[in-house]
Amino acid sequence: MENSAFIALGSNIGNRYDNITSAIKLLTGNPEIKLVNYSSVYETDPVGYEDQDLFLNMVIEIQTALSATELLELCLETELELGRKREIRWGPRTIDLDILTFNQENIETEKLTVPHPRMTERAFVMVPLVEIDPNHKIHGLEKPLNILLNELPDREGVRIWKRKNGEDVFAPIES
Ligand code: PH2
Ligand code: MG
Ligand code: MG
Repeated sequence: MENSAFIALGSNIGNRYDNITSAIKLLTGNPEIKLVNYSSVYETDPVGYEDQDLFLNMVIEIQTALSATELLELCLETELELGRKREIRWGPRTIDLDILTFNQENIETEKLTVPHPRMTERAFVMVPLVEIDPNHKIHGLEKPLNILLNELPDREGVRIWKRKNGEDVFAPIES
């Protein structure tokens, strides 16, 4: 399991929490993936295309023996398995799995750009990511994640929905 990655999860159709937890189960059910850490779940105002329902968003950290391309394939398969249909760009989705980082690599292929090109501008990604690893530095960027988050204007669009270490046991992810 030599590779380390952060993955962002988002859902705003159907049972959002079920969609997110099912995706984590499917991903980490793969013997080549180990769940290292996960954030709380946040409810977030839609960004980009605003005429749609609120999202649930969170971030997980994994270790994996898969390559970045294999991990992307697995994410896309998992999205399909959970009933995702490709429609409007930035529109409603049952489940969205975005690879944010892969080791310290810069990857630029037809299908995959890592680090995720818009990640540091999006509070719905940065808030859960900073919760997990505030001092992390994205390859090529000078400032750590917590400083970048403090500079973001739209943090109030991201509200805690299910706290990681609260009274609710986050059972679906612990198995
Ligand atoms: N995903 C998008 C577009 N807009 N807004 C929120 N709040 N959360 C998302 O996950 C999201 C979005 C495209 O992937
Ligand atoms: Mg996305
Ligand atoms: Mg996506």
